[in-house]
Amino acid sequence: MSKSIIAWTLGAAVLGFAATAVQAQQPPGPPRQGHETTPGGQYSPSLDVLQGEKLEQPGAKPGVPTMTAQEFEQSREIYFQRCAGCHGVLRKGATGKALTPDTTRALGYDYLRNFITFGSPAGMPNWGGSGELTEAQVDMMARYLLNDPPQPPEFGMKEIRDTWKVLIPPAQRPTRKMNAINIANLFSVTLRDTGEVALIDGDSKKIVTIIKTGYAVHISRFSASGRYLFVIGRDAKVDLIDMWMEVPDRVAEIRVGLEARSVETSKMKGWEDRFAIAGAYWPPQFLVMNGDTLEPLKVVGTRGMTVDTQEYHPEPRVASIVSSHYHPEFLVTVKETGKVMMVNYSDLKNLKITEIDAERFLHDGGFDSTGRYFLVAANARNKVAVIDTKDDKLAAMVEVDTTPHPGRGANFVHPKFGPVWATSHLGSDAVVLIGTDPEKHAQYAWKVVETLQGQGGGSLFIKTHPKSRHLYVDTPLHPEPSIAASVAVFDINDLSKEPVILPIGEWSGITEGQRRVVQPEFNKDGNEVWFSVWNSKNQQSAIVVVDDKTMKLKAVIRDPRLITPTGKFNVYNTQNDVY
Ligand code: DHE
Repeated sequence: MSKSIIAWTLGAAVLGFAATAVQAQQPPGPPRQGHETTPGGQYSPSLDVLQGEKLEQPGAKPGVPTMTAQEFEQSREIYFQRCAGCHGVLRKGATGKALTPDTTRALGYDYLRNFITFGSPAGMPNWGGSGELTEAQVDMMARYLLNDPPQPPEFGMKEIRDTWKVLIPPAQRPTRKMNAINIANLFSVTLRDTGEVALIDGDSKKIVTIIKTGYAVHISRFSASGRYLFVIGRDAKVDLIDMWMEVPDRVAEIRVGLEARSVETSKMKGWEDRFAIAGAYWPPQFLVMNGDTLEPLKVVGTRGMTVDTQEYHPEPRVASIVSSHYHPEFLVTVKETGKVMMVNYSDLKNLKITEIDAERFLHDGGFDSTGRYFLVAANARNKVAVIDTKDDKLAAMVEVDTTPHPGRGANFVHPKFGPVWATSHLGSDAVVLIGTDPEKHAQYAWKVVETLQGQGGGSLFIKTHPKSRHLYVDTPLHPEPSIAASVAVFDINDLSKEPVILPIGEWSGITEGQRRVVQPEFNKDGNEVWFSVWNSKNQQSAIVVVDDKTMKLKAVIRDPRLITPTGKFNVYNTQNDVY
């Protein structure tokens, strides 16, 4: 099995290097100009909401290069957009090194300028060499790093409460479903760059409505009953949408912080639709809310010690959140400390949180087919942590390949190894299958039982359905356009067969742009799979629907309103954790 680490040889980066006017001397160590920036390296959080916040410029320090107010503004924008994802908002380090003034001043201006120009084989992009930053911007960033970092504001209960609006109180909402939509087969589709979701009828493939939500919407989740849709934007705005209205629309909104990615609702029996939770990147915190009004109830900080070196981390972001089916608990994964916080919502006054030490850099994950085990990728550590939600403990830590990125993963019954959960990777072509049945297949449980070879790295999502015999693997961040525009399909009954490659981008009929094909999602019945053809904002995008059995094109949804579609969330599958 080839495990080739994918070369993210951005032609432009290499050419840009040759053409650049930057003449800075290279720092000591291995030659820089030849290094490649991996898809994993490219896929780092961009804190572009914080970029827009007004922050106070720290005062000048003797011996430290000064910056004009305009330079400071430009530098912090660049910093939050491109650097904070790895080096942290406060520059105290995350997947990248700490860039606090004590360190940067010891390294000095020339070293910083060279490093920003050339990058490093360890993952720092060659910003100057690639031409992404001009020589003047590199100079400015080196000076910015020598100055004290500005501190973004906190966002506590008062600020949260000030943003909370109930647009239609529960008493004024419908008491029964007022529309003829087959809600169970509806899809909530993220329109990333317009800050909207499109609700698309899975049966007719028609857009039911488009709803304005938060900035650069990240995900949608449905309440346990399927009535309420929760959407979160990168600006940490949660919108609550009532699917029973004649035309589904927003009934409440709130901001849970300044930057966020995750939202979930209570699914434990007896607690359905009672609570919602959203996790923030900044400030590092999560908020438990009332499930039908979004009334903020309890905000909890995630700052604390890392699981390995047990050092304080000042800004551990909340990554994925899922809802336990065994206890009234949310599983909140905390990226930089590597903890999974099992937050018991049965008594918010006497809050009980079981902290599980998993692994640093937790990101995305999903349940096994039984709903008992939560498998979550520690992507920068090439591991998958398995959390037992019944016994509330770490069941296993599984070594996988370079930068796993499962989305919620894919569950199926392997002909030889029994139930498995699969993840693909950003940094390699490996599609790793992990045994998930400690009872009947104990010898395979929490082991990598097979590794399939996909089209390449740059994969973000993988999907199957209990009724399907196919495993779909996307590769939207692969540098080769034809691979980014297609998906690999494995036959679950015979995994030794080469995957079939579906040219989804071509099928969309769109001829312009990058046509990144992203995030397979099944319909309710499990006989159709939907793909986003994600183009840039000013170009055409589409959704392509494939017949799962025949793997033939079934429909193309094209509409000028479908701008930058990314995630698609089928109501029934999302509500019931079917994947
Ligand atoms: Fe996502 C899930 C964070 C980039 C589309 N993304 C998630 C989750 C997290 C996360 C923590 C899990 C949420 C959960 O389950 O509770 N994503 C981040 C980032 O930090 C990152 C790397 C960079 C950033 O600044 O946001 C990032 N994500 C992207 C993209 O570039 C994608 C493709 C388009 C976009 O919106 O920017 C993207 N992320 C998605 C989607 C999901 C997701 C579609 C949900 C998948 C699912 O099937 O559940």
